Amino acid sequence: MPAAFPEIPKIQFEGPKSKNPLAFKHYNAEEVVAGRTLRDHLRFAVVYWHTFRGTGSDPFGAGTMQRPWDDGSNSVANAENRARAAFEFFEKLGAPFYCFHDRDIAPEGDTLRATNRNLDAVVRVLKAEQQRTKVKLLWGTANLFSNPRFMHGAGTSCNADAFAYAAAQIKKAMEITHELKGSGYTFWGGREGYMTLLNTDLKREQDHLARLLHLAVDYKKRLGFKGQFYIEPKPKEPTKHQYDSDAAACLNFLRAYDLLPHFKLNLETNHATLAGHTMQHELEVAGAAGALGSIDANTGDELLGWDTDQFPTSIYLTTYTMLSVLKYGGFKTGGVNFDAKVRRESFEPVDLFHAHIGGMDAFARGLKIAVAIRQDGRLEKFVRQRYASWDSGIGAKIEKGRAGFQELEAYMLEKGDITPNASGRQEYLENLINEFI
Ligand code: XUL
Ligand code: CO
Repeated sequence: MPAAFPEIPKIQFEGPKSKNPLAFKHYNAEEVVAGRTLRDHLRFAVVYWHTFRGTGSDPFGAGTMQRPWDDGSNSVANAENRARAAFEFFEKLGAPFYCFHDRDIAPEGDTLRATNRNLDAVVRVLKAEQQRTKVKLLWGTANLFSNPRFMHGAGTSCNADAFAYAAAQIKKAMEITHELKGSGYTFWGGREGYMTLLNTDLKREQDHLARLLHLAVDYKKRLGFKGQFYIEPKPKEPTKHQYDSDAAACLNFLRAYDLLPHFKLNLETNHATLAGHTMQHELEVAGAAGALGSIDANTGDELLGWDTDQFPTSIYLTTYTMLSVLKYGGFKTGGVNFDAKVRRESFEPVDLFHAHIGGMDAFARGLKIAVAIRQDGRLEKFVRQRYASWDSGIGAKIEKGRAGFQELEAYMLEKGDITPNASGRQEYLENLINEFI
């Protein structure tokens, strides 16, 4: 197969003064900050779905993307060529990881058996390409939302056969993820929710979803797959309401069904904003529960109410994201996965490079700024001191569970009232962040 991106060289780090659009200005993979290379801190991944299957179609018009390596057919041979093009892209970009849904990489056949055979054929190419390039699989997943058989959901379908099909599909997707030595496996409940409660038994659907995840946990042990399981929250789209609506809802669901020890969260920026939260909020909710696993790095348009999946370029967003990621110990199995797509109007192959280079540079800057803020220490010290009243006296007694209502009443009757002890200093802290941006 001829090169997919013949005009594009391997992308190099040229530093902040470079005007070359096909060079990194801030992402120097080998640079070490806070004891780790940028490559190991950020663990960038390219998604197969938007980058190699996205056509640019929208509800108002057909696809626009020019992808000369793709003949547009549903053949296995085309899927194999596409895999080679994808690895040429990962290699030229210097992305250490990629992610896929089963149906991104290989076409469905007439039967489940034929579909699985198609998958096996393409997985052979992926495996060879992984060996050739040393690019690794960050996580795999099963697409349980595109095919009409999942119109009512997969694990939460009213049709028990749809549940059985989903189980078979997840089993196979876990097997190929394991074979490709994936660091993780993600569950995004594409249609696990409802369009109207008038036709929905919410309790029964949630019980079924938990059952499906327990079956996956059981099979993971049988398979010997050691990768991390993730759940990816999203509140709506395609459904009106999805059960995994945000980090807090996911954590509650996982706890209620004894699944929390087996899962971490894969948080996506645009899903956070659809849920009415900031990404920072979602990261802190997950981090506080010890369940911060990985991120789908993108951004939404603040003026549009849907999942626009744009590439992240805001330095504030990447700074706040990396501040939380570092606070909770950095990525272990997870990474920064660009679940983002170029705009319909950005139809040339080179736009894929501009998009990813921009995202990687924005995250490199966010990481370096976050490291500098942490090394400076004023932000952390401020937060610690804000809670100083809990470190001794009555605060320490309450925290240790040594003060009941009677004692607290006696304490307050004696003291009379509280005196405000500290300003929140939001403006001072916002200025402090700007010192580093
Ligand atoms: C959909 C979405 C998915 C998941 C994987 O909004 O983010 O692509 O990341 O299924
Ligand atoms: Co995602």
